[in-house]
Amino acid sequence: MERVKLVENATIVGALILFVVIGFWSWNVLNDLEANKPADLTVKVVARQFAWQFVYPDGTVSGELRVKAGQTVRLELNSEDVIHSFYLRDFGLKKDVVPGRTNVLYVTPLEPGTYLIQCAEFCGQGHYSMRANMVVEP
Ligand SMILES: [Cu+2]
Repeated sequence: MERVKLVENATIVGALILFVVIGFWSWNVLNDLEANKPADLTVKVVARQFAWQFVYPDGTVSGELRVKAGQTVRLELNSEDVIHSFYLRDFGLKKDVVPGRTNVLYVTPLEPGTYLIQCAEFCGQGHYSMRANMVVEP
């Protein structure tokens, strides 16, 4: 009986330690993602059923996100209708795009190429077609 109690207590203490370690690590990662950072370029991202629109600081509007490799880009996400989700799969980045709210996401692409941007929140019948490209120039 003593041995069973010991195993039971060790399991509870072990689970608590694991919970605290994973919680602390997750908190640090989340804090880093959410923190304001200096950016080389700020792009306003407008989501609507069923397209993405990118507005650059000079007022240029495009259906494609064009950045330079090594640049830290600040994306200010806004929705004109329903909740969408900006998903850059190759970078492991996803952020909800909520009407009436500006959510911010930072990305620093290092490798030139074309990366897919998708909506990751079901937003209506054309949800599947809500895609765009992020073109990273050398
Ligand atoms: Cu959508």
